[in-house]
Amino acid sequence: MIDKVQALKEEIQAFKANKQEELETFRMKFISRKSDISVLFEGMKSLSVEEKKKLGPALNQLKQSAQERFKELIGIVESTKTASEGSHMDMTLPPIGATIGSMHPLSAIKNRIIEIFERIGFNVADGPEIEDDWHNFSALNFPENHPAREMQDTFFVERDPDIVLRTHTSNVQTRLMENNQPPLRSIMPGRVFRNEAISARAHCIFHQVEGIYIDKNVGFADLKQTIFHFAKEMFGKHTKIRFRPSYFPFTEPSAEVDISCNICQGKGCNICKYTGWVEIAGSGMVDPNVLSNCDIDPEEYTGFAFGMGIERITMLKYQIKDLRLFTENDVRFLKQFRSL
Ligand code: 2NL
Repeated sequence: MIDKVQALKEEIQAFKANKQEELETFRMKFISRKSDISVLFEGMKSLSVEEKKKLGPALNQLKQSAQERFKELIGIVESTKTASEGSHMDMTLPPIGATIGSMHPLSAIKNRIIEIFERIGFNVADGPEIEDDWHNFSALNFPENHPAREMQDTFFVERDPDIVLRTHTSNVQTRLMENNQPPLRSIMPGRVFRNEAISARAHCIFHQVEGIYIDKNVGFADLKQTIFHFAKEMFGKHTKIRFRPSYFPFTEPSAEVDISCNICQGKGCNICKYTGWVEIAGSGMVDPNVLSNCDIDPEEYTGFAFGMGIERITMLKYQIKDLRLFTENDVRFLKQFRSL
């Protein structure tokens, strides 16, 4: 028996534990009621008094050393645990990889629109979001009492009726025409502001791209070909377009542009309300009044212009049904555009 005690003593000293499970193994083997040591104590009962006197102290010592070693091992396991579980910083751990964000779908579509028009000779122009009445309305042939100027549509800055948040990016065109003579071929992407209640279909801040092409002998056919090219590049080569007569103060004639529904290929679905067509833009020939307001001679030059909502193009392209998703920044929505 004394040999057994010696063997256990050595085993206890040599025992190593790094994990909780190893601690449990130690406890079962040396501490618990069913441990090897308890078995030895049990065996004492059948020994003579003489033998008991010899073995008793040795066994008690063994039990004590087991308990001391157990405490030591707990300390070791605890210290490795706190380091790896993060309550203390472990400088040896490899870093967590940086999570890479994704392109916002509106930015991706804006960039795609720019790319399409740049390749056919348009450049990108920029201008102020806070604008005076002249560049946002008057130069664009808006009559003095046109409803678009009214309070419910336009945000005025500091209650000054002359300073507005631009309601379209056409203010960039008026500035461009004032400062440059044709030929002009530019597109103007940017934020615009209208005093509207936020819903699935409307927002008070949204994004537009407008375009203008002014030169000698520019005609409606040039507008049609340019829009047709854009529609095919954006929505696929089988896309058809149609023009519907419309009215804008700044163009004459004016037309709204529809494309064949890219969801059902024109067969009819709930996106196109079973018409086979969806609207993508407004357009027209620049009104001669607008040209002369901006110091361009309408006898010498003509031009076309168009405007489209980036939200609308993006919604059609990705079948997004609610405008509010663009601004809520819900990662479950944004993550779907990781490949852009
Ligand atoms: C729409 C309509 C349009 C224009 C914008 C424009 C600008 C100048 C002169 C003439 Cl400076 N036209 N822009 C022309 C036609 C339509 O936008 O529904 N946009 C979402």
